[in-house]
Amino acid sequence: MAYETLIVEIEDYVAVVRLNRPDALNALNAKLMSELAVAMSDLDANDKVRCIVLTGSEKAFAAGADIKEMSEKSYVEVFTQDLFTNDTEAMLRVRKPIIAAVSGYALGGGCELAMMCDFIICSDTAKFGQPEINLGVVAGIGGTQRLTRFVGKSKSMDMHLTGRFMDATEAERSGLVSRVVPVKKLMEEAMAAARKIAEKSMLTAMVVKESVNRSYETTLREGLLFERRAFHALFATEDQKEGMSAFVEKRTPQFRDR
Ligand code: DAK
Repeated sequence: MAYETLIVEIEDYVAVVRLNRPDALNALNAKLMSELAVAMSDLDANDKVRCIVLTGSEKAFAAGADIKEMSEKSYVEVFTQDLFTNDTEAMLRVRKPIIAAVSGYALGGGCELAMMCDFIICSDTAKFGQPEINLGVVAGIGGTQRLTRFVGKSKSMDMHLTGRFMDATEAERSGLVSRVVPVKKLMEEAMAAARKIAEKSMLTAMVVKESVNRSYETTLREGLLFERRAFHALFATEDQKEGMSAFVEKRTPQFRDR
């Protein structure tokens, strides 16, 4: 399917979704958000896709929600339209792993979108921020909640209250990103990680994703029970038999997602 604001490519069971509004630093307008929701749902249902990489341009992953589009809206409009709710929930419904490959600006909604992915690999030029306070608003698609869980209360308050940007080194040190790589190697590294994930059992990868995400949703005791039951349940799969037999027989496992 062709999109106006996205470029989607699939190769070796990895889908790359590139935000593509270069003139606006990939600002998230209604069109982009609705296309992203459709693209993500389609890729989740596509048998030729086992991992998704979400990225932008070298200058900007996304510079936030489209301020020009938002600026004229009234309270009644944003409330009744429930701005972006359905589209962001579509992102969260994706069961396959999603890696955010971030270069340049990831600000406001852009930072929030990266945090909705399963992990973030960024370039050494990345800049993260929640500068909504400069516009007289607060983050609206998870920034105050997710950034706080990634980096802790003190740094999250600092970012949201001052509106300052965090560079790649600080982002890695604070636990916001999993790795920092040279800007020219960003896609190579993200694709290598995605291909590695694509080789695993898709079934198991989905269970891993659900289990880790569970840690954000529940108490430690309930989370541990969820994980243990998930571990037990995987013994009902052919992939568990194959993975363990392959180890014992000193060969590479051939997973069949069963
Ligand atoms: N929206 C619209 N256009 C943007 C934009 C944005 N967020 N960011 C950049 N652009 C546009 C610029 O207007 C400019 O367009 P022209 O003037 O050329 O037409 C073009 O992109 C290039 O930008 P600059 O000329 O400004 O480029 P610089 O390199 O000088 O500066 C910058 C880059 C990223 C530092 C600067 O553009 C900037 O500060 N941008 C705004 C960053 C920002 O404040 N982001 C947060 C936006 S608020 C919610 C859902 C979502 C949200 C809230 C609620 N609900 C569902 C409840 C999210 C809110 C936000 O994200």
